[in-house]
Amino acid sequence: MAIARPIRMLGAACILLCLFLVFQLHQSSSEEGSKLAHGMKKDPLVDPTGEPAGNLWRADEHDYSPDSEQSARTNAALITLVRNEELGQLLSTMTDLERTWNSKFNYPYIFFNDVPFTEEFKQKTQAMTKAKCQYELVPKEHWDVPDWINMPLFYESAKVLEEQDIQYSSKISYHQMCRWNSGMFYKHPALAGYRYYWRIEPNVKFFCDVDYDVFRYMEDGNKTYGFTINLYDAPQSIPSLWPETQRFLAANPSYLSDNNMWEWITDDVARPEHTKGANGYSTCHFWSNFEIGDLDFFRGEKYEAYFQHLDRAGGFFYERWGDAPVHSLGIGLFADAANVHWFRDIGYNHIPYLNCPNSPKCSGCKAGQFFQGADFLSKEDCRPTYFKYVGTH
Ligand SMILES: Nc1nc2c(ncn2[C@@H]2O[C@H](COP(=O)(O)OP(=O)(O)O)[C@@H](O)[C@H]2O)c(=O)[nH]1
Ligand SMILES: [Mg+2]
Repeated sequence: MAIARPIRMLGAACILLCLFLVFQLHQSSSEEGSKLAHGMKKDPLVDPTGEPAGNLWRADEHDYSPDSEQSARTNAALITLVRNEELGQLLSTMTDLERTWNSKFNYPYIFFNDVPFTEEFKQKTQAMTKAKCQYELVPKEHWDVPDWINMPLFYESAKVLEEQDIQYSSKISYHQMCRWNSGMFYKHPALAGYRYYWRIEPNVKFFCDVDYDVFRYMEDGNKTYGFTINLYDAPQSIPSLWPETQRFLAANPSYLSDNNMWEWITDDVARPEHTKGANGYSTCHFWSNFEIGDLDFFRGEKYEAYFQHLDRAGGFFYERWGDAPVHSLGIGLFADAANVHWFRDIGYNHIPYLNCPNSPKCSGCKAGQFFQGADFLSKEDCRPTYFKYVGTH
């Protein structure tokens, strides 16, 4: 039976309208990740982003071949603490990092684990790269819960944290991992001869071609620490971290750097309830699943004494102190802020946050997008506070 022309037209109009609505919905959900936090007028990542200034070392001008005795590589390694079960996710990370950077520079990988790596893990990771891979066991004395920790108190505290929705509070290995990343990784004998490290994790993404030696950039510019993402933490996971830090500072006032990040650390304007919950600490931190750092800083007297103080205080177990706020307070208080670098040009994602610059060298993310998922995640962006007090360098 033939359908009258006006009905056909109406049907077509309805289909077009539906398509238009679907398109609008898609647009608004993909823009979701670009909502700006804390009154930031414009995300600097929306502006065209190039390489940092200075003399950069490139693979076509220097010898970066994997087995060269005289290679231009500096004293640096890619490092990760990882479980055998995360092999698939780690291969995904390595695929991205090799594609965007390391296939040009061939820096070695050092994999750390609290249990031995399987043969499959070793074979499949080595097959991803021309660079050397090394597989290291974490010494028992670096991983075990220290003997001054009262285990019944740990279980009690974990229950309280769980009631406050703090993820992984009852998982003792998570606490051990945070402690190892805070104060043990740089003591591992495999890193003794190295100066710089770049930490990677399973299942992270790299979006942009990086065509210079980032470790040489750190060394030539005397950089202590490099980051991509700046976030708020959950105050309930670190209520006594700042009070303990202040106790340490009172005993060691000369450790405080002249050019420190005090205002970023103690800001109580952007998110006052966070600063209050963390007893004076804004909770702003460098997200340490990505970090490029100078091991000499961490091995140095100030940071090591700070870690020892925190470790004795017990908060890695009775609370859920993460290595990210601990590194950040160490860097923010004891390093020179001029030597901390925002790698804005390294496109990066660890679920659910991103660093996504506007550059023809990038693909797979939207310039300026900070998060993927529900809108409330935009609140966790601490970059406006960091840019305000420390800068965008
Ligand atoms: N070998 C080992 N690695 C761990 C353990 N727990 C966490 N990790 C690693 O530590 C890093 C951080 O852990 P992850 O689960 O990603 O924590 P999240 O990013 O805070 O959710 C990752 O590289 C993990 O592979 C553990 O018990 N053993
Ligand atoms: Mg992770």
